[in-house]
Amino acid sequence: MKDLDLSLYLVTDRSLSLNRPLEYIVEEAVKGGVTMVQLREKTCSSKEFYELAIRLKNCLKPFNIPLIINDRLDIALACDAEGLHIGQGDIPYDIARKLLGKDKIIGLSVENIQDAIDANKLDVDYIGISPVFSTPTKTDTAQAIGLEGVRQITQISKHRSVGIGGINRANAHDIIKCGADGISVVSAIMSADDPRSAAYELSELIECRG
Ligand code: TZP
Ligand code: MG
Repeated sequence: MKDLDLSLYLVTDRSLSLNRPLEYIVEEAVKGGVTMVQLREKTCSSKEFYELAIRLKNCLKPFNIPLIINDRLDIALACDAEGLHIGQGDIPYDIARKLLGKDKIIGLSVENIQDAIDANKLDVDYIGISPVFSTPTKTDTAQAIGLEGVRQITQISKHRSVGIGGINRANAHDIIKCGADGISVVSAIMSADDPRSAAYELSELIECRG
């Protein structure tokens, strides 16, 4: 098992960054306690995606925080990212693993119990339980699974997990109480006036595991 700290996983979306540079938000978020970062940008060209990935990789290197690329196996390979996150409709896990090798991190979104059962047959490094709550950040999602869904999935899954979708200060602790190893957020940090404090507050809530 890889030595991953999934506790506070930031997923990027520049459209929510209030015109601030992505590196600024990511660096502040990491200083506040973010433990993993996923580059997820749906509206840029491959060239721009690649350049962003390289910039983020350089920015995260001094902090020893892994950069995970959403969807794009080619970009993950090209920038030698620490990992790739795939959804149910993305490139199959086996192909991604074959091309990335055993040392890279591969995360998989699961949207229901059956996905989680199927994921137990794969050597993914973590699952993202998605979406926990419905969210304006991503509207083309499966039906929200709710806290009870998170509880059921963490019970049957052999993998470590993060919840994603509509997670904020008010519900972060609930996700951990349902057995997840961490939370994954977009707007709670990307759109925060002070991304460092937002990350710090979330990380405090996650640490209170009782
Ligand atoms: N996958 C499932 S929900 C979601 C993604 C990328 C967006 C989560 O955004 P937010 O702002 O944390 O609710
Ligand atoms: Mg995807």
